Amino acid sequence: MSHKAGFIAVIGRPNVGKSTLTNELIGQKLSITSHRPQTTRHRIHAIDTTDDYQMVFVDTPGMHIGNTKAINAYMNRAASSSINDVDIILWLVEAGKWTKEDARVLEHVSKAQVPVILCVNKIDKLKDKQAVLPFLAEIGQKYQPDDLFPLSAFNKPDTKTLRTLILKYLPEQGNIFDADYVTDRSEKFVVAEFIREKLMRHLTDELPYDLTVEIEQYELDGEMQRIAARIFVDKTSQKSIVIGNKGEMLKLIGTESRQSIEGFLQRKVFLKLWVKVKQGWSDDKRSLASLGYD
Ligand SMILES: Nc1nc2c(ncn2[C@@H]2O[C@H](COP(=O)(O)OP(=O)(O)OP(=O)(O)O)[C@@H](O)[C@H]2O)c(=O)[nH]1
Ligand SMILES: [Mg+2]
Repeated sequence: MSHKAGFIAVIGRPNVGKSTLTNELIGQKLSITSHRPQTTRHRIHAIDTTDDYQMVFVDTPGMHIGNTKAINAYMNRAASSSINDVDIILWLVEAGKWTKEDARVLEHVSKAQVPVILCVNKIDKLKDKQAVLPFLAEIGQKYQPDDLFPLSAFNKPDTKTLRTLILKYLPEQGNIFDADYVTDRSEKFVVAEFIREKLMRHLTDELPYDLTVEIEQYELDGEMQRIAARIFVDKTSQKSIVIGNKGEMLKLIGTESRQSIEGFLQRKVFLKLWVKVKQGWSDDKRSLASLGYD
């Protein structure tokens, strides 16, 4: 077989499992995931290279409607622009759940000039597996993709079959990136995201949407990576919630973040977290740009 390589955009509404599937497809935790919609905020490349192919997955924020802050516009733009300049689109929907946001994604997908594989994810959640059939038929009435693939992102045989399917559409060409490249993002970016993941997972209500993370110190000290990160919140009242009773919440976030950062960097990590109020950051273009949203 000749060598194949290309870009594969992973798109869909929030919470359908795009980042989970991206991580499973490359066999490494790179993109953050949580049970909450709008977890991913930035486009990120996740690269899988073998002797035969290089697949560059482009994980994207969930396309959404209803929120009109500058950060939501940024996220929607990052997602919709990813449809251009790729070789294949993986469009994810959730089995049995078609929403207005899926319809919005469909508007974008139907303009695409490249093969589209429609992945119907989370089939493990269906009590009766046959129940996916009417859902597939319903979607088939709205859109005819090049391939329709029901799966569970956590199921290894499913992701293996999906990889084979992707390979079918991948163009013949040499590697786009060096073979040892895993992402286009810096270590610092991934580290900040891993911290934000723990915040997304542990904090409730609107708070996870009102915060962002910035790395202030990133230094190698012998074998140890020294990291200081600042968590920006929107309001003073949110600062005490992130810190928690006797600092317990921040301690928990710190411990879990450090463990997953150590797994990613494969070295010991010393992590220090701070919380700072920066009012209105998520609806202010200048603040957004200074915090890496540009
Ligand atoms: N049961 C089940 N849960 C899944 C599956 N795939 C993903 N999930 C869960 O769905 C939730 C959302 O997953 P994410 O990967 O963060 O979803 P996303 O599409 O990247 O979401 P945004 O970044 O917010 O757009 C998480 O709790 C995942 O564990 C699946 O196949 N089955
Ligand atoms: Mg995501």
